Amino acid sequence: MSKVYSVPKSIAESALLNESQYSKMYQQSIDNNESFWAEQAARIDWIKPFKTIKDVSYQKDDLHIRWYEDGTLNVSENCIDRHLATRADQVAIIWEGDDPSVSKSITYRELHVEVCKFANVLKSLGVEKGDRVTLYMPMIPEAAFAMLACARIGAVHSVVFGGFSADALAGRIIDCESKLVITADYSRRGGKQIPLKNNVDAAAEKEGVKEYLQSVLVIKNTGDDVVWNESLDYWYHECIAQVEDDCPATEMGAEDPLFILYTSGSTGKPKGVLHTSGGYLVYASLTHQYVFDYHDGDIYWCTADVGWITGHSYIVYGPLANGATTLMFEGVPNYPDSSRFWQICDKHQVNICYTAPTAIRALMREGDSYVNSTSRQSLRLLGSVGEPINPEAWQWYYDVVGEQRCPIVDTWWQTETGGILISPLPGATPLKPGSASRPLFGIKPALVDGDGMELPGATEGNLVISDSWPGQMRTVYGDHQRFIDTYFSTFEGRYFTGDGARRDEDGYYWITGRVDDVLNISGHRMGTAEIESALVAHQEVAEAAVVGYPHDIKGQGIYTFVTLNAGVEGSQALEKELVQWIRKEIGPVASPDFIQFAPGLPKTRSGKIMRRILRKIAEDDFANLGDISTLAEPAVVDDLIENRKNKN
Ligand code: 6R9
Repeated sequence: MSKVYSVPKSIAESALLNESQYSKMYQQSIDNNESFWAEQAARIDWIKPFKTIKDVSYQKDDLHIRWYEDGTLNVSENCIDRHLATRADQVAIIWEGDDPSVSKSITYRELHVEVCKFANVLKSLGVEKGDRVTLYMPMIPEAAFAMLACARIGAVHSVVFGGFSADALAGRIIDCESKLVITADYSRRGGKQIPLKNNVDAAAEKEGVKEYLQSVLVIKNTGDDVVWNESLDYWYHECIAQVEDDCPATEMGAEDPLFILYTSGSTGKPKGVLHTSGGYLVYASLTHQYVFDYHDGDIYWCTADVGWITGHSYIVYGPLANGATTLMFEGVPNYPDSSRFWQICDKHQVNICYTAPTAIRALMREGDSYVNSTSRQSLRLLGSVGEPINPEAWQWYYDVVGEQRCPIVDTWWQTETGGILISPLPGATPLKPGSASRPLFGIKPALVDGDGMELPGATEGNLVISDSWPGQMRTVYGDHQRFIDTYFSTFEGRYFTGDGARRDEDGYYWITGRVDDVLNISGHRMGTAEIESALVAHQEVAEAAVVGYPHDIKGQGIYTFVTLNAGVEGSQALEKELVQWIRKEIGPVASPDFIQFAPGLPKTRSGKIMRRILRKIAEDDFANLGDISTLAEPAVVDDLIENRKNKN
């Protein structure tokens, strides 16, 4: 039996929703779905009110998803202008630089001016409603200004994470036919500089890009030298000197595109996930308010990069739609040292901190002293996103970081879902470490078997969502058929998440990971996450990744990659100990067939372990590793292969 943590008294007293309120509101959202969403739409301002609420078909031959379709609004007006009457002097964005001595605050009034000017610059460069604009930016306030400026004039932004290569950037510019790229000279992370402009220059040279790209707008960030191309490049500071500081917001249809965000799937090139305006904003606002129990005046910090969906929905759009104060951090968790996150919490009196398991594990590995040297008394709530959080990391986050005072919201969602779908609510949900718990309003999750049969009660299966919600993606940009094939063809009439999950006797969901990561060992289904979390629970283990590989007798064998804590050496004795450990934690069925000690694991730049590569290494199939260009540190792979060879 897993531990259950009831809602702390102090949280219960102040939270927006308690358990019975959540249950009632959830039931209403399911029973009277359209009226629920009609009411929720009032959380944003509409220029022209909508008459139709929902027009959705999940049927393959008539697939369409439309919300509030005949209503009109402007997203940037909702995130800025409508707050001016009541909170013009409230801080909208706190920005903390990579260098701990550098930070600044931008009020809603200042945000309005910055975004208007930015929008006027876009117009002066010929950007019109419906045009696509690619952002390749550091984590500086101008990234948020640029997104909101696009929204203000109806341009569709496509943010490409600043850690992607020139090739990846070029592919994305071409796919959505961007006429403008917004970038900076350099970005700063962990005391190092990344030459963004240089990468844009390289991308601009690639086959196909020239056909679309007309200008590159460059923010002077570090001020270091860049190569200048007179026919393409514009300095932002020169352009804004020539524009007005007011820009009327363009009236947009609820279903007009707001942004495209590229994400990798199990096959093919990255997909351009398309989100639209009205429904997305309603959903981002609702989930930001309730999941983070956001109260007026709270200082809220999401550590993600704006290059990912988490940065879109929970640094920019959700918080600003709610008139929140949102913190943006340029740097990394361990620079100048591993107490940086908690120092930021103290410096800015952060109340809500939302981060990723990979960061939590990395910091946990460095020991408690980096946390204990800070106060963290301002923290009220902690959040996690991006991958299953193993109970060991959860416990450390809860005990050490939050001092058993702060609930943890383990939020499950995807780029495709636009916002959080399954998560505890701080005042309403008793917590079980490692469980994303229960669905949010209007969300109908179901578990189905391989044939699409719905499985009742406490069970395990493929996680699907049976009905639409306003924040759902609408299509794959330029390839609607791929949208249908990827998400609506595996299980007829339902949205397939690609994840597996278990539902317990209390109706809590436990995400087991991507379905392609589920192992079948001698006919027993095993979540790789389950074995990993057992391994990580061992005192010497910092991080672990488990993959399946073909096994003559068992069908699949278990191959584990293990990163040890700093200062611990791998040995045969430790290997044996870990096997025993797993046998004890889960059972003999989960005994690893191989344990490989690894100095590091191959991760994407957003911190996800690339199991595809580990599977190939486990299979001794070094020739077919596929594309490793999106790895944060490609050299890790060479180490793994070397060690793998030594095992043979
Ligand atoms: C928001 C985001 C989506 C995939 C998703 C799942 C995994 C995200 C999770 C989680 C377990 C959580 N995932 N949150 N798994 N518990 N709380 O990360 O979007 O980058 O598109 O990734 O991440 O496997 O399918 P995205």
